[in-house]
Amino acid sequence: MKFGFFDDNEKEYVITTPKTPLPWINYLGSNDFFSLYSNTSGGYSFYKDAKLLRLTRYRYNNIPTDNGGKYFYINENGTIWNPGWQPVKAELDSYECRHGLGYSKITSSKNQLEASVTAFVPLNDNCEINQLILTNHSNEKKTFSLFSYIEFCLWNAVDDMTNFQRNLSIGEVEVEDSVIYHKTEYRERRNHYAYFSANEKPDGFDTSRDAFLGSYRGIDHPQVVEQNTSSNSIASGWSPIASHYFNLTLEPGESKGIVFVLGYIENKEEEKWESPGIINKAPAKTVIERYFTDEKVTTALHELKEYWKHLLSNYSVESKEPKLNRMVNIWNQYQCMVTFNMSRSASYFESGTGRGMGFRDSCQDLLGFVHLIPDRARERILDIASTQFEDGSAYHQYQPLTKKGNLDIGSGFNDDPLWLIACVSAYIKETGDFSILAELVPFDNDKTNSATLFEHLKRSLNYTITHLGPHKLPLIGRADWNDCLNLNCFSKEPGESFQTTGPSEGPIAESVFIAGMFVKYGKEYASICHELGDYDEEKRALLAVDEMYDAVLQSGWDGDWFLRAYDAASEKVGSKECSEGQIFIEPQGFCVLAGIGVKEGLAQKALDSVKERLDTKYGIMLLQPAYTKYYLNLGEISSYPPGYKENAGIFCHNNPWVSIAETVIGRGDRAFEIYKKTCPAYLEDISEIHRTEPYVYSQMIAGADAAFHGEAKNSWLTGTAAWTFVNVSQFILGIKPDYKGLIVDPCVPSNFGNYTVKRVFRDAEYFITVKNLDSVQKGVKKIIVDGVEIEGNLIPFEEGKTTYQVTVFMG
Ligand code: BGC
Ligand code: IFM
Repeated sequence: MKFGFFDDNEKEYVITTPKTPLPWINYLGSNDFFSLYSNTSGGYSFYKDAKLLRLTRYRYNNIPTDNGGKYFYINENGTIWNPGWQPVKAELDSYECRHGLGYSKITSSKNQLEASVTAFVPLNDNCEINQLILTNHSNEKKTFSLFSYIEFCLWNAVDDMTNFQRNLSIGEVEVEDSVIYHKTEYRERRNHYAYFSANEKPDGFDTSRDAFLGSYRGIDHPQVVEQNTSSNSIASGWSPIASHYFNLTLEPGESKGIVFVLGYIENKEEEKWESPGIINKAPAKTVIERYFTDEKVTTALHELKEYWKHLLSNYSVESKEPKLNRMVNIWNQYQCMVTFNMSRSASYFESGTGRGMGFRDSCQDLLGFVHLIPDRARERILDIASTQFEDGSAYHQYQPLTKKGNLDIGSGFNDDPLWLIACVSAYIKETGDFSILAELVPFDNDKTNSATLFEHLKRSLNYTITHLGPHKLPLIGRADWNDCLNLNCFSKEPGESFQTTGPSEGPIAESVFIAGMFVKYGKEYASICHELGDYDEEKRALLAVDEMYDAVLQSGWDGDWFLRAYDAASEKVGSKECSEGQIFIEPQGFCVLAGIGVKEGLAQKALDSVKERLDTKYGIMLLQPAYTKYYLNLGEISSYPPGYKENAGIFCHNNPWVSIAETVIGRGDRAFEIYKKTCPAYLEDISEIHRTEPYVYSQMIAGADAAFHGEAKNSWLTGTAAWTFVNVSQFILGIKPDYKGLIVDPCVPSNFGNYTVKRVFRDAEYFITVKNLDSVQKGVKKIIVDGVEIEGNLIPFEEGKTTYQVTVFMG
């Protein structure tokens, strides 16, 4: 069953009912100001950091979960409704929500009055615009009232939820003309405030939540709206809100637009303390002025759409698979931008108050983002590397506002360091910018203790080399990519959380997955050294890679697949010998994509075992058989009920690893089959089972052991976005950036037909036509560039050349 449809021309997903199985959301914002925006106009806003600078309130564990929005109430002769259906939930005569790239538009109507709200964050200002257009489609004059409504958060979202004894006395607002200023904290800080404005003088306002709602009422039937007039309340303490009230009349056929702006202002350092007790409203007024008319708003929205059109033109495909085209050309890249911006911080499943930016997460997100805005990728790499310690280990997470490592979580995830090599090499291949390696980057954010980024990479590599276990495989530490594989015997006391009370480093437990990573990214590191002409270092790295390769074959192969790990007692994990958890997905995907076992014929065996033991119609499960009880030697993984999350859920993130691995051994049919199984556009028709948004990936789909096999959770913020984009763009469609140019090496289903890719690479445009006349799955027999056949399959990048016409003949 579908709850909407794709409008590919407009690059929008159109939701046709507010009653989607779960809130289907969008993200507004490109740089610093962000909002979550659901199909019922729910969701909150923040500046830079969802925990520390939260602008509007969201109620956790609320029912319904979809809350905290920017709501508009319409009262026409006692009939009260919202354009986004919530919170009043009055039946609407029509409803449509269009989620586009960085904007959403909800249009609905009741009794021939149409309301359309377009919400977006403009490119260059720290604000969210809500443009409301009301149209009278009846033959009679309509008189009705309109109330806007947002509830302010007192900045730090955790404090806001907990420190009531203080918070209930600190709220302060100010109203001037049609602008409501939220000033809480200005006394001690004087450096920031929020505002909510309208471009027309209202007939009244409210700023006290209690006055607006009335006693014992919720936002589904506010007293002020019911009484059809505002109370002009000025909040003092308690809960500040911003509501404008308009009494409106529309002639038949008449339309009226009102522009609302929710903005954030941070006064410049030198402006602080200049005039105690008075906020400097000038910067807010300047922003409000920039969006003061419908025309100005239309122009700003147009700029946003053009921005996205430009970004997406960096990679686009035309094939005979429309669903693939729409995912590659629009939604997958869009999700890559959102995960780059958010890491795992703020979604309808990630609270925005817990994990900030993840070290491994952000490094991986970058793989799918770097071709969009390489400069931002560069900046991010330097931020991430600054949270690394001198020994090469790293803070697992850091706070986006302060960019400081998170002490509560600390370090000890032994895969983290190697992801830095992954993202740096992807950045250099994309841009050719080797200068990044010479940047001085602090350790642990201490500017007095810095080294070049290249030195950071070396320490990443050395961290693994110096942390090997009894089988010469990498020590796992607290966990590797699989956060829940806690092999260093961890017993959780009642009330403790797995998140913050991790097990410490152990001298024995080893990870075959990190070994696969080391082979892959050790080789990447060596190739960087090669490009730099540091052949000794290249040799040292390749030697270590060879030793790791051998260690995997020696001690990491279980007969039909790769082992997962050795636990703290050196017992096998992910082996035939185990009673549960005999085979895991991660080492099969990563070892093969790193090239391990290919020439020995083991790779194919491992991938066949994946198909035989882990595959389902909804994707490949993380492990089988699922753990049915808690194992102290395994940790959190066995704390989940079978079929969920890391305990045999279909973790979408590592499905593309297996798909890439299939391309490494040339099985394009299987690689694409795996691609399609978890790809949201291919799941649109079963939205009642899948339940999350059909335009973005979710972290997990419940596995075969779960009660609701096929049901997805944790949509949006997942490394799946980046890895599927890497898979489809570089391995299936086969256009891969490299140091000296673009490599073309497709691996497609035999019946895939011809296709074209447009790729912008280092400012040059490549128009690539792939002809598969022999219906093969892999293999390039000839490449013609601008009429001339080249040797091999690397199209060399030539400085100054702006277009490349390329024809590739598979065979
Ligand atoms: C996993 C969760 C786990 C958390 C805590 C996450 O990466 O997906 O299942 O609870 O890590 O370590
Ligand atoms: O690798 C992790 C990631 O960092 C956060 N989400 C879950 C993954 C698997 O545990």
